[in-house]
Amino acid sequence: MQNATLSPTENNLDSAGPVGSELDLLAEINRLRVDRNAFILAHYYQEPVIQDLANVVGDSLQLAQAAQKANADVVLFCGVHFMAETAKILNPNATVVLPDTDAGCSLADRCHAELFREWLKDYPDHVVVSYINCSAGVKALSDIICTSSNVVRVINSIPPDKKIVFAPDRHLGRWVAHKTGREMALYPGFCVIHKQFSASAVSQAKAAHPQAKFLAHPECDISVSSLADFVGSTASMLNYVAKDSGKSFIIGTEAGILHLMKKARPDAEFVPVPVDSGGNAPLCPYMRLNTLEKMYLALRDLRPQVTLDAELRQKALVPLERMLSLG
Ligand code: CIZ
Repeated sequence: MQNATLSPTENNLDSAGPVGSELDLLAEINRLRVDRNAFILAHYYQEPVIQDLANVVGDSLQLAQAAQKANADVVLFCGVHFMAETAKILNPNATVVLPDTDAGCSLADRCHAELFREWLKDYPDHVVVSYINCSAGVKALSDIICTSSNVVRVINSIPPDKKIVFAPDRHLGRWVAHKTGREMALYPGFCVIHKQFSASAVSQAKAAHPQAKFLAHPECDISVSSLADFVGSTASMLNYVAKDSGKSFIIGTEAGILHLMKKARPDAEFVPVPVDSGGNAPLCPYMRLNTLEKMYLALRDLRPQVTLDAELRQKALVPLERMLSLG
């Protein structure tokens, strides 16, 4: 993980040792969240038990908005590092804890701020649009941030005569370029989870479920998203299945989203696109590092904490606020 903006922290399990099996973790987390005046945020890609515990479950945009508004002393962020860091940028007075500091992101971790600064030298006079899946250092070099939920709105907010660079997800960039008709230079990053989906796995799933609609995330390769009935962020996929009359859906994103899809549509069937010959569903290894045990320890010990240099925070805040002001 690119941790230039992390204070020297360590994962609690390394130092505190495992928690006794007699402990009722759910009860302890519920006790500590009150004692600590803590607000629990969970991404759609967390395991169901964690989603069910959270005050707010959402995508990066929803969680950034919730973090900004959270009237709490502590924000326990069950997601990955760049999300917790974004929460700290938006709510600097809260103590932000992430259950596992190794919860990184392939997009953020492969786009180091120094490399990005060098890369941008080839694109003077371009508006720099960065996907929220990046470090504070990269945000600080950007003009505006976007998420997969608002990327079209963000690009459409840029005057047509301006040139654009888009980082770090080239697939999302290619998709939004096509959708908006804007040309843009793309940073060559990708998400390791969405990269695993193949057009042949989707075609096989479609053959096995001929009535199903296929929903793809725009982080997928175009050969996959071009097969979809709908392409959009996790929040928009959730909205789509809640409103659609279909009874069967093939889902092209991390399988954590199925938890709320099933709650929204108990009458429907949801089929994750398998990512291997064993038919396994896609699970993000970073997101899945968070556990009840680590949540309990993070609330008990208030670490690992996300801390940020004040100047860097201020610079990273500007493009985030530009995004949030678009609504
Ligand atoms: O923006 C996010 O939270 C991610 C990683 C995916 C999505 O579409 O919600």
